Amino acid sequence: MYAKDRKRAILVTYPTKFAMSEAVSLAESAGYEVIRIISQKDITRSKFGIGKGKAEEVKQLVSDLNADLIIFDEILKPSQQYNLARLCKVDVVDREKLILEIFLDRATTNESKIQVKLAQLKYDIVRVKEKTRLAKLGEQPGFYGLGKYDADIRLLDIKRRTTLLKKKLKSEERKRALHRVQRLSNNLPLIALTGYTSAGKTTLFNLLADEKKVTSESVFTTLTTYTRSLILNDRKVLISDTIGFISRLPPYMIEAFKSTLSELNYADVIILVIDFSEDIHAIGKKLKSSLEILSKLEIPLNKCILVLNKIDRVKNNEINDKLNDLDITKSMTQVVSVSAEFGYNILMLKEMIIERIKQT
Ligand SMILES: Nc1nc2c(ncn2[C@@H]2O[C@H](COP(=O)(O)OP(=O)(O)O)[C@@H](O)[C@H]2O)c(=O)[nH]1
Ligand SMILES: [Mg+2]
Repeated sequence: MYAKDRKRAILVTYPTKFAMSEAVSLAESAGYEVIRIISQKDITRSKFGIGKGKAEEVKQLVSDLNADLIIFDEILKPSQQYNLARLCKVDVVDREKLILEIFLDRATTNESKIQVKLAQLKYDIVRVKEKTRLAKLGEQPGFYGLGKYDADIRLLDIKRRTTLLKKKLKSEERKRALHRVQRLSNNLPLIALTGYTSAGKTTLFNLLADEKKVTSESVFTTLTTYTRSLILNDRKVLISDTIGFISRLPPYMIEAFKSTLSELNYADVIILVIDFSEDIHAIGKKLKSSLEILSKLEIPLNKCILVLNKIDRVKNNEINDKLNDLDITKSMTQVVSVSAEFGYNILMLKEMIIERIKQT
């Protein structure tokens, strides 16, 4: 939905509902349009990530569908990425790169921008080292068109930039307290949506932000792509669609992720969205790690409203069973089940938000 020249991608992922839905949401968050999904049980094979036959199939699809790129939902070695790109003659964006692109797009503070750049340099360094290794072996002459000398210089450059960014980071961390005061001084209550990728945050964001759309520009302004203002019960509030939690996050990206997510600290109300149509085991696991992330960010749970989304896909008797099994009310007092897609129970959610704002 966010305007960008949407590049058309063929997505390679695992054949589970969760993997597919998460990968599509990630791809969309990064601004791509998924035009075809190829699923394979094993996408960690040595040469292309997928088997040779499958790779040929992808190549054919790229040309038949005139795709702009391949999104590969796994961490690829530089050589695998290169092999697949060379075979199919389009760019290959692997899971790591995809997440970095989302982070880059979402980082708003200086601090989070630096954290994302540091993660990016880590991603680059592995690739430069691989180029050096291959150049030394002379295995693939002309590989990336990079000689050992060039690679050494790039490596030094990356190390120099990393040191510089780490210094900058220190000074930004000191400024952080200041920022917070500034942000609060604009005085509008801020509602932040969070939760795992593909839980339905953006669907809910659009529903909430668009519904009370008034024409007066001064009242209803688009602040950034991900933050809008809306009128709730005669009161102007801000609503923000945050980056969201990502499963299988490479450890070196955790700092960048936490930093990008720290906008949650400025929120008056946090809406934690859970896909309630998933199986109980998956819901339990995600709820638990969501609460852990919120607690690491030192966000008080009484600021949070738990939204159980996609209720249109859950049978009535199942709802109660799931609620009982999870024992949700132990950790969260404000819980509401909704369907963002069909607008079910949104009024109830709005009332809960209004109540919560009154207390701030
Ligand atoms: N059935 C159903 N699907 C939903 C609902 N809300 C969102 N979805 C779908 O779930 C997918 C992920 O939604 P999205 O808003 O992009 O999730 P995000 O990654 O959390 O922003 C999309 O295909 C939505 O159409 C809902 O209430 N019911
Ligand atoms: Mg989204």
